[in-house]
Amino acid sequence: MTRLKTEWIDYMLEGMNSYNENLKSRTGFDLKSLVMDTFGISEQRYDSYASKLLVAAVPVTQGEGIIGSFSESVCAIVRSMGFRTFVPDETDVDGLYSAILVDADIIYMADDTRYLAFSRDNGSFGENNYSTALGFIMVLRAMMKRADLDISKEKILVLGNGLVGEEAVQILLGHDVDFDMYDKDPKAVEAFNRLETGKYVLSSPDEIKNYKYILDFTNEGEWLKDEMLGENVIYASPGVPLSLDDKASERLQKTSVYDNLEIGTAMMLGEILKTMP
Ligand code: 2YJ
Repeated sequence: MTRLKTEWIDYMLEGMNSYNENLKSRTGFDLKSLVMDTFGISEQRYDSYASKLLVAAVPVTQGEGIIGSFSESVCAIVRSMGFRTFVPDETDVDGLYSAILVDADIIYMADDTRYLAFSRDNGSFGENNYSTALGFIMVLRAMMKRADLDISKEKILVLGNGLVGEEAVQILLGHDVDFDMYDKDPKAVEAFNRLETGKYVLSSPDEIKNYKYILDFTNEGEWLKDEMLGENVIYASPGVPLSLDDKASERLQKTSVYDNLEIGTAMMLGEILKTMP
């Protein structure tokens, strides 16, 4: 699993307006409307949650410790969706206690293996691997829709059967979306084949060229060179770090979405909001 770095996320502290504008120009959705659309929450219902719920992000020192600006970036994302947010001065259990004392309704916390948000009001939660997979599937679907394409009628390529890719596979299978799989790691391919989905597994990265609609959950960085991609590709990836080389990311500028934390964090909130009356 990739550990986030401060320089990958600290632009969020000031940059969420332009992030949301950018996302909207490519998908038709900002983070708020993406959550409303995914979970079938009306704007009126959403705004009533945003006006009454306080969200805290508690820094966690366990393992490799605090990532500078991680909790603040989580708060910047959630604030850009209209919610009030709070980062306690304290960390870990003491920080959790501070969040409880100020009556935070929803609490975000991450250690090196798990990134969670949970509701103190009803016990519901959002988990980042699943939420990231769902979010990027929704983003690919939205970009395809703008090109007059229906995700359920086309073949998607999933790159990477790791922690997030695995969740995406389950979501795609559950919604009957057709896809093929590529992973360079034979162990990940083995794990995929054990599912007996009957889906095709690419035998070489040269075959990536044959696909137009790509969900990329790999985390190696800069391995996906421009010449490995076909024409008119629509591409969505939590890319931490980004797989595309400079030339590819330039070419796909208008038909790609990738981010380091935003969409997963937004969808975690949606998982909680959808359970609220
Ligand atoms: O509180 C902090 O500052 C740290 N304990 C945050 C740790 C963040 N966790 C990670 O970077 C993990 N690798 C999980 C990230 C999941 C993103 N998909």
